[in-house]
Amino acid sequence: MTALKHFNNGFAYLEIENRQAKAKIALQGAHIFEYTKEGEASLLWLSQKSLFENNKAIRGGIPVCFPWFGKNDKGKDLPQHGFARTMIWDVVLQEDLDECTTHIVLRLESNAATKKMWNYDFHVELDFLIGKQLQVSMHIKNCSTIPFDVTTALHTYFKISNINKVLLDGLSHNQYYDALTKKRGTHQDSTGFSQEVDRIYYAVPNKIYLQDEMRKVEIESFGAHSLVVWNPWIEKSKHMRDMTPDGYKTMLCLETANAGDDIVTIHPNQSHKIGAIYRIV
Ligand code: TA6
Repeated sequence: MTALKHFNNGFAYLEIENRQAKAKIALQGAHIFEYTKEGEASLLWLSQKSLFENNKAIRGGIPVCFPWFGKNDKGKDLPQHGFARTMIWDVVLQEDLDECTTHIVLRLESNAATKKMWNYDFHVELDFLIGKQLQVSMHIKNCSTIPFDVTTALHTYFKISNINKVLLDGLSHNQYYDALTKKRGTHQDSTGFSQEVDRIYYAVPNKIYLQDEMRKVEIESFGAHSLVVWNPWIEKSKHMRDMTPDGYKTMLCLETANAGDDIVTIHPNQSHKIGAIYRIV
C-alpha cells in the first residue's frame, strides 16, 4: 500500500506499508527518511530536529548527492552535495510486487534551474525496493551531446545504539582520505569511534558490515568505488541547527559513493547505476 501524504506545511511524501516493512519517501530529493523492517527498529537515523521544509535537506535517512559530492568550487552559491536532494522529484512508479515488496521509482530531469548550476541534459531515477531488505539505486543518464563527470553518494544515516561500540567489518587495511587532516590513512579494525570522522575509503569490497549492539547490517554496494564514513561528533553538531547536542551518539553515515578521486564520466546516451542493498542479518 502506498499513499501520498503531506505535513502541515504541505511538505509531500509517500508512505509505504507492506507485510515486511514500512517506509516514507519525501518527493523532495527522492529522500527516504524512514525504513523499518517488520519486527526491527528503524534502520535509518533521523534527527529529532530535522527540517521538512522546501529547499532544506532532511537531516537523516538517505540524502541523494548528485551531480556532485561535497563542495563545488566552480561557484560559491552552488549547494553542497549538489542540487538533487532539494529539488522535487516526480513519482513515476509505485507498485506492490507482492504482499511483501513495494517498488517505487522517482525521477528528476534537467531543467532551466539545474542547467544554471550544471549545464548538462540528464535524467536521474531513484529506484526503491522496499521489503525485508531495502534496495536503493540511482540511475543516471547523460542526455547531452558531450560527456559529463559526476560524483555521487547515497548519504545513508544508520541508526545505531552507541557510536562508541559500533564495529565496521570489511574495511581492514583499506586506504582512505581523511577530510579532516587532508591526509591518507589505512583502516585499522577497532571498535567504536571517539571523535569526529570524515573519510573517503577507496577500493572497498562490495559487502561490508555494520555491527552494533542491537543488530548487524550488511551493506552490499554496486556501481560504487568509494565509501564515505562520517560522524560530526560534538563540536560540529553544535553548529548544525538540525542536530541535537547528543544526536551524534546514535548515528553513523556509511555512504555508498563515487566520491573524491572516484569520478564517473558518463558519455552521451550512456548511463551509470550506483546503489546499495541493506539487509539486517
Ligand atoms: O558525508 C560527509 C560530508 O561531506 C561531511 O563533510 C559533512 O559535510 C556531511 O557530508 C553532511 O553534509 P550536509 O551538507 O548534509 O550537512
